[in-house]
Amino acid sequence: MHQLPPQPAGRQRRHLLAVVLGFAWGLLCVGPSAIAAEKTARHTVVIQGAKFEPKTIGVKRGDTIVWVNKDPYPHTVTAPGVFDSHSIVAGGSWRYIAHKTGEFPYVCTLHPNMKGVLKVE
Ligand SMILES: [Cu+2]
Repeated sequence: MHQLPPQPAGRQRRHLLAVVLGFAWGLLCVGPSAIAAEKTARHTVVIQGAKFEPKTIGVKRGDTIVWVNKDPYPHTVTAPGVFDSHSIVAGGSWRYIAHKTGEFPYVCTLHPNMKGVLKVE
C-alpha cells in the first residue's frame, strides 16, 4: 500500500499559486488604471479680453489642453505647422492633445498681438 504524499508540500504549492495569481490580478486591476490616470491630465487656457490665460503653459506629452473662449467674438489658437484650432466661436472651446514635445509659440490669427506659448515635455 502506498502512502499519500505528505500534505504540507501540496498545500504550500497551492499557497504559492494563490499568491502568484493574486499578484497578477493586482497588476491587472491597478496597473492600467494608474497609467490611464497619468495620461488624462487636462489643462485649461482661458481666452478672455483678447488674452490667453495663462500665457505660457507647461504640460507633459499626452496631456490635453483645452482653450475656452470667454470673449463675445471668435479667436484661434494657431502654432503654424503644429496645430491650428481655426475659429473658436464665442463661448466655444477647442482641445489639443500634446503628442509632440517642444516649445510652441502660438498666436490668434485674427488678433496677431495675442500670443501664447505651449511647452510640452
Ligand atoms: Cu483673437
